[in-house]
Amino acid sequence: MARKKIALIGAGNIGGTLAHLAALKGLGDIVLFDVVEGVPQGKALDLSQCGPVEGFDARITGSNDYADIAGADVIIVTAGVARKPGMSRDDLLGINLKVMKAVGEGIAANAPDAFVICITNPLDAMVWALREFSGLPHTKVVGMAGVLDSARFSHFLAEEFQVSVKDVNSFVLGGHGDTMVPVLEYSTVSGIPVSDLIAMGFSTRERIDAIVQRTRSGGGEIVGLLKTGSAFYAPATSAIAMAESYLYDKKRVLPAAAHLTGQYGVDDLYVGVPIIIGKDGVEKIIEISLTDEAKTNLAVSVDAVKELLVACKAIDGSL
Ligand code: TXD
Repeated sequence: MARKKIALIGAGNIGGTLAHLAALKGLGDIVLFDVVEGVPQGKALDLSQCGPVEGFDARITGSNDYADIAGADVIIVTAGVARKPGMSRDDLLGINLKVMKAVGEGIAANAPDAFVICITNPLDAMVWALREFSGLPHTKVVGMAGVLDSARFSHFLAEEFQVSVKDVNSFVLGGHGDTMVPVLEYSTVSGIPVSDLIAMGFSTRERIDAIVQRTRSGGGEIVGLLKTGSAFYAPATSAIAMAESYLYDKKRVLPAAAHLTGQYGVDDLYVGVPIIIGKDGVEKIIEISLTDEAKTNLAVSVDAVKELLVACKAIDGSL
């Protein structure tokens, strides 16, 4: 069986971390692509030199030419600019929309059969635009945010309950912005609902509310600390989990930005919902029942995504 090919569009902080993880996990050969000359080549060389120490033999190459992503099985897109302190994710819209156009056309011309995971912010609008520009089937283009947001939520909950993070399962739905919706009803510790843990004295509703808020601004907290960019280790890990579910047909149930066609009362938008990822890409969108409060919060989040799409369409008339 031929080796799988993983193409990473954007060789910045997340792109480099993705390449490292993909090599360590033996996902396949790796192409790092960037518009900046030298950076993808330099990172590819550096990463290749991990091989003798770690014992991996993935071929890692850097490129500034889309032709080199030809035939990729999985493409993970981080190309664009990241947030600096004081910037919202939406401030990135105009710049990153142009980048999505170039990337979408590059994918369409060279790797139209790939499973594409978009990470670039503002996520829900960029994954929608990337799908439009690439023309790939909606089932083959997804956005990564929910796995990361849920990981942040789980981390904070594990700290609060003082339990292993392995036993915490949490869910964040909606757009990847300040209106994201951490869903407490589906968040558990080994199946024990958070509300039961509160009743047992593990925490209080007020403290959990504060954790929900901290999760919502989890990306901004890291931007504020780093000052020169945004989070990259956990975003990369999260996208790799999605790639593995596709490559190994794991059929994992993961929250991700998927194209909705009526589910949750939403049509023709990408919004974070639970999906099943397998060999066919997005194999199923799971429609969970939500409390009235969660429904209201989701509607606010969906409206925020809609506004971004209006802005995208105003910037690029072809959308
Ligand atoms: O949950 C999530 N989805 C996110 C998203 C979590 C964290 C960060 N998130 C977003 O990912 C962030 O707001 C950015 O939009 C992307 C990438 O973040 P990263 O930290 O990797 O940004 P870098 O280090 O600035 O890298 C971006 C690279 C850089 O090397 C540029 O030269 C390159 O993108 N770039 C391009 N590559 C290819 N093609 C084009 N046109 C291009 N323009 C810039």
